[in-house]
Amino acid sequence: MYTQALNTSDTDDRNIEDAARAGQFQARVDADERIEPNDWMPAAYRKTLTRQISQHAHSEIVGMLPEGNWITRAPTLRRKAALLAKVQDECGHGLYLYAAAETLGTSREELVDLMLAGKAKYSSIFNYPTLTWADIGAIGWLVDGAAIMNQIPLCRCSYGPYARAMIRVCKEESFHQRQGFEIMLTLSRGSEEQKAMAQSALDRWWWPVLMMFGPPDKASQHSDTSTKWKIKRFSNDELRQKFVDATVSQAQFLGLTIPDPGMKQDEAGHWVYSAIDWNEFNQVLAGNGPCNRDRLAARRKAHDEGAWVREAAQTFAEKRKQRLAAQAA
Ligand code: FAQ
Repeated sequence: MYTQALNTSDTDDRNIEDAARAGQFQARVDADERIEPNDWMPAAYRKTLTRQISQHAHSEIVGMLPEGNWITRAPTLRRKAALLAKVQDECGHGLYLYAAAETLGTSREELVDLMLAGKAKYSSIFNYPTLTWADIGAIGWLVDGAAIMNQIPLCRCSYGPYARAMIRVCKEESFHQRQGFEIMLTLSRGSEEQKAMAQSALDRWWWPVLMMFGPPDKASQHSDTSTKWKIKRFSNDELRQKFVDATVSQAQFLGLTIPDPGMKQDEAGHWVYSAIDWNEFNQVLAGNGPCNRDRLAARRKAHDEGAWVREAAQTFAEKRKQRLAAQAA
């Protein structure tokens, strides 16, 4: 044993050690233990989590834009207050998520810079326009509904800071979903014109919402490793199906028609939907969706206009540090 140790190179030693640690790590994941920031983790686990959590954070931040567009035009004071609170919640979700990503070793500044440079993804759904007030109802009902379906399992994700952030996020998303459904209910029980507006919003958001769950399982490049590491508990297609099954009866209750005339229930009770246009999804991911350029331009403008706040906060922090050091001396 001793001789064997002397005969191995430093690299061999590191490889043996890493393989042992990877085995212990996987055993902890398999036992449903939480991985915490200071624990050893494979570099690829750190990388894929940073990727997913930062994309999620960017989605929350860019996701404020389509709804923010309607804050000044909300039809009543009550609607305006609820929308304002919802958009502020989304900003808060972005901040928790950036903080969770930072525990993996990449700063929020670096992550934001990547997004502003167009090098990081955010959810495809936020590249679609909000043309009428009914779109605010459809976003709450469908987009938040899809987000909850995806995020509830993330509350049990193997990485502690992400899982804990998701618990509060899901509670708030649940309120968001209800306010959206209530907007749709009011419109669908209103005048013919209002009902038509609700139907048009459902028609425009349905397919992009199904795309939110990501590519079909056979094309999902990260699913296998993320499932092995219990970052993902369900596949993209499984969550998409759960969402469709839950949403059909809600649409029926609203008296609205899902824009998929071929849809029917199978023997197990699942709603079988028609083929999704993955070409559209890929185009949106490539930056060619209806609003990709506007969204990035809006975020860059907000970032530039917020520079003085960041500078003031940094100057204040430095002055405070100096004052505390002087007091301690
Ligand atoms: N849009 O191998 P997979 C919200 C990318 S929050 C853009 O299947 P994975 C709240 C994917 O990143 C909505 N890109 O990837 C709200 C990867 O690219 P990469 C956001 C997408 O990670 C509501 C590539 O395709 N939620 O809505 C999309 O295993 C209302 C291959 O895909 C989350 O981020 C897409 N739809 O599964 C705010 C939840 N789908 O990184 C405002 C957390 C896939 O190799 C208003 N994320 N891609 O360059 C996840 O659960 C997962 O990351 C998935 C994708 C399921 C999104």
